[in-house]
Amino acid sequence: MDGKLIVFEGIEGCGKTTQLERSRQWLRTIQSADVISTREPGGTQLGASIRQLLLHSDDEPIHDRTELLLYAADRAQHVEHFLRPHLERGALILCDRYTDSTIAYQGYGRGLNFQLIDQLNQVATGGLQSDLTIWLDIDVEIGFERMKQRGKRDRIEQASLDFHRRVQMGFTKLAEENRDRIVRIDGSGSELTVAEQVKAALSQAFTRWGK
Ligand code: T5A
Repeated sequence: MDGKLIVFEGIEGCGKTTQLERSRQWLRTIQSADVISTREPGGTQLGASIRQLLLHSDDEPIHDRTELLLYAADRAQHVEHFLRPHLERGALILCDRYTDSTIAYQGYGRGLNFQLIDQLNQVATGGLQSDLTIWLDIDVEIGFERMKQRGKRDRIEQASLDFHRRVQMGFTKLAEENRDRIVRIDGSGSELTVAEQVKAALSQAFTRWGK
């Protein structure tokens, strides 16, 4: 495929949505190729309904396996109806969360079986991996403080500090195990400082890809 898939990952409040938007604006000024952004869950019309169920439904408790399957369903739809078609026509896609979030949240966070998660990720993506994943690494306490300042929290943001610590450990392990794909960036600095580091990581990747 001609396009590239660049994913932003991290715990709640790490600043990935902010940095993704800054990167999109920067890339549009330097790249003539088209740059588009998307997110999981919720990158398609069906996905938007799944996102609503996952994050804002409090009608009844969602079982951990149900949660896992809903994220997988959102991803399957996103890959087939959004990511693949745009990659095939050569787009540069910036995606807010992807498969590593499932390993970190449902695997390390909820304690679901890693083999099962890998199988579901495989089914949902058909093998489509990110070309580059930017992991914004911050302390759980800093992320929590940022989310508190922002106000109302969704279902997963309301989970315990221990849960989010396990998720953070998950991202740390994933980065250690996938050094060729995941770039760690210290997300605790100012928006501008972090943006400079993200730009440097993106520039290095473009050089590698000959873009
Ligand atoms: N999930 C997702 C799973 O459990 N499994 C999965 O497979 C997938 C795909 C998705 C939720 O679903 C879970 C993970 C999530 O809980 P989301 O929309 O990605 O939801 O949710 P969040 O991670 O909560 O994303 P947010 O957009 O809410 O937070 P971000 O992206 O981490 O942070 P951002 O950029 O919105 O910033 C948060 C606040 O901090 C400020 C911002 O202004 C904002 O107020 N901020 C900074 N403040 C100081 N210094 C900086 N450098 C700052 N950068 C941002």
